[in-house]
Amino acid sequence: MSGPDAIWDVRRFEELDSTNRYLLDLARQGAPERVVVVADHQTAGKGRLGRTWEAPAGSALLMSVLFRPSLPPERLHLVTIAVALAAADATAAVAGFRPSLKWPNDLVVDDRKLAGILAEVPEPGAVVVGLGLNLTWLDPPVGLEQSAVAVNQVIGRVVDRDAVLDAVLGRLDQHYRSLSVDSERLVAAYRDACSTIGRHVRVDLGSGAFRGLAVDVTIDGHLVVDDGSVLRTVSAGDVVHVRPAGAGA
Ligand code: BT5
Repeated sequence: MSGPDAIWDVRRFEELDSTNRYLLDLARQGAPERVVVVADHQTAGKGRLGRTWEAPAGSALLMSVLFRPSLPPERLHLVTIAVALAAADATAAVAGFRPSLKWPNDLVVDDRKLAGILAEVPEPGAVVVGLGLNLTWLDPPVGLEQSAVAVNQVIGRVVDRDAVLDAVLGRLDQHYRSLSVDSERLVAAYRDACSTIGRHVRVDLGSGAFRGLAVDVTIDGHLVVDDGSVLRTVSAGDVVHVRPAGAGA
C-alpha cells in the first residue's frame, strides 16, 4: 500500500456524535497511535471548554487522530501545533491559499475562523487531536456569519474533502516525525505561520484575564505575552486579537 493510508489507519463514518469522543474511547481500549477517525457529520461536535462545533452534513473535514508521543505532559501542545501546521499546509496545497495560525489552535483567514482544533488526553501518554476544517458552505451556520469562513468562500470553488484529508495526513506524518527529531524546527515553522505574534491580545485564563502584546511562542508551544511590566507565558487559555489601547475604531 502506498500513500498516507500506509502509515495511518483511517476509519470513515457517515455519522458520529463526535470523532474525538469516539477516538477517546478507542484509545482507552488500547488503540495504537495513528488511528484516524473521519466523519461526514457529527451530531455533537465538540469545541474547547464545553463549546460546540457546528458543521452541516458534508460541509467540512471532521477528523481526529490518536497520538502516543514520547513527550512530557508540558510539551503535549506540540502535537496540536503539528496538526495545525499540517492543516495549513494542506489548505495551501489543495486550495491554493495559506491560512494563518491563531494561538493556540485556530486556522484563520483575515481573523475569520476556517478551522478549529481540540486536543484531549484520554489517558497518560496519549492525546487525541481533532480538526474541524470548513470546506463548503452555501450559507454559514447561523451566528457564525461574521466570525467564520469556509474554503469555498475564499476561493470561489469547491475542493475535494478526501484530497484535503490526504494532504493533511501526508504533511502530518512529516511534522509528527520532526517533533521527535527536531522540535525546534517545528516550532520555528509555527512561529512563522502564527498571526498572534505581534498582535495585541486579551488572554482569558478562566481564572481571570489580562491584555498585552504577544511576542513569542516558546519551544514548548506556549504563548509569551508582554503585559507592559512582565513577560507572561500562557500554556492554555483563550486569546482574542484586539486593537491596541488608544487605537481608533
Ligand atoms: C475549537 O474550539 O475550535 C475546536 C474545534 C474542534 C472541532 C473538531 S471537529 C472533529 C473533532 N471532533 C470533535 O468533536 N471536535 C473536533 P473552540 O476554540 O472552543 O471554538 C469553538 C467556537 O468556535 C464555538 O463556540 C463557535 O463560536 C465557533 N464555531 C463553532 N463552529 C464553528 C465553525 N464550523 N467554524 C468556525 N467557528 C465555529
